[in-house]
Amino acid sequence: MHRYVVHLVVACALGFCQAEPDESPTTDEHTRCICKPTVLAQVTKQNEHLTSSSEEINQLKQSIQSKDSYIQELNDQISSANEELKKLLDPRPHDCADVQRYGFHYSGIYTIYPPTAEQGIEVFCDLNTDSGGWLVFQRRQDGSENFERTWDEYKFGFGKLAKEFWLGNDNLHELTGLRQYELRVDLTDYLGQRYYAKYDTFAVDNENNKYTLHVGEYEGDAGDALTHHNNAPFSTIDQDNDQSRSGNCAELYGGGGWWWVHCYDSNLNGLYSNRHLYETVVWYQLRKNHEPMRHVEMKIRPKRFKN
Ligand SMILES: [Ca+2]
Repeated sequence: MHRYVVHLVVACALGFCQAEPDESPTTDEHTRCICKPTVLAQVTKQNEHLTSSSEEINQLKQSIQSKDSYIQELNDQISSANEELKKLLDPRPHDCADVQRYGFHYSGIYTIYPPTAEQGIEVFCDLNTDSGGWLVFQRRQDGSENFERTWDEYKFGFGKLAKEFWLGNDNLHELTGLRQYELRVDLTDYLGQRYYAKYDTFAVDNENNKYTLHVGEYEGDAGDALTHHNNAPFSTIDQDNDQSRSGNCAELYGGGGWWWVHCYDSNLNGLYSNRHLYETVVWYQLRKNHEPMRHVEMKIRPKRFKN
């Protein structure tokens, strides 16, 4: 009997039963606890409600987790957009067109900061020819520099910006990968006559693709001596990527690195000499007798450049 009472008290405390006043004066207990079917039904209902709430909570948790990862994704996108914006708002010039836009008008040596070269690189800007904005990447003028060089020397560049030089194939690739560039070749013969050839697009592949040349439509008065070399890989005295089976064009024609084919229409890194030789600085479509050029510059600027 005592055990039954304890059970009743516990059941009442937990709410499974309902306590009612004891109407019988003969019993010792002042109250009794009566379990009613409606109470049990309520308990069952509450249990079901709890189960369904717990499922809802789990679903909410999952939904929060998926929203968290979406927020993370958005944050990543915002960070990368900020990086892009930072680059766009970077007040430092990316090339010679920027130098000119920033108000410089004198051709000469400037430091530019393409996104791939945080420390900046020195380049020669031609801000006068044909409305300016040109970044000069090659010059021949007096034979002061040796252009018979290895693959690595053409890769990193050599010479003096104020005199004769090659800016370097890595730089050419990185610059022409940023924007769409056009190319201009300025040629002066030994009589002082000036000629030019322009190509409406110019790009150089990376080293894995042998710095392959890509040029667009020709325009000018020098003749088109570069379309022949379009889509040709670069070759040097120590790396023969040309189509000549009889030898290495670079070795055969003056030692310069070039987009040799089989072998050339132009040889602007050839031997510097005023003699009419196959090995010299030749733009064949201008002078088909292999008359060399006295002064040569190769330069690029963004396509549709407006001063
Ligand atoms: Ca060959």
